Amino acid sequence: MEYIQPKLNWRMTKEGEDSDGGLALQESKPELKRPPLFKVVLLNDDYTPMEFVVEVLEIFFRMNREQATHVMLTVHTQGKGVCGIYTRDIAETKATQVNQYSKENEHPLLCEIEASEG
Ligand code: TYC
Repeated sequence: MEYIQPKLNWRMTKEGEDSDGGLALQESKPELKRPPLFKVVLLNDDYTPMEFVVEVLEIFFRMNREQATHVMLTVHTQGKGVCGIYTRDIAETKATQVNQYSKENEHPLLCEIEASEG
């Protein structure tokens, strides 16, 4: 939130004082930037059941069955696929949760994060 909230910044004028000797302020450029974004990428393997991958996409990425099936098939045919794009902390948490859930269920499914341009 604090990254993108518009905020007015003020700086002192060159003279520093207004005509009455008071403090003179000018509006200056906002210094806030958008945070870098990261893709959460799912990797293909030969053993994880398709149904489990669909379930993971529904649980951790809030996809419906149709979206989840589409992404799963993209990963299955292309080798990898993007599940979502988030700020660093959220992307890392999602990837960790998926890897942990896959391990608990004894599947080799892996998720990683990748810097995103946008
Ligand atoms: N290739 C797997 C199979 O044929 C399915 C699969 C899809 C596995 C996507 C991982 O990220 C994955 N059972």
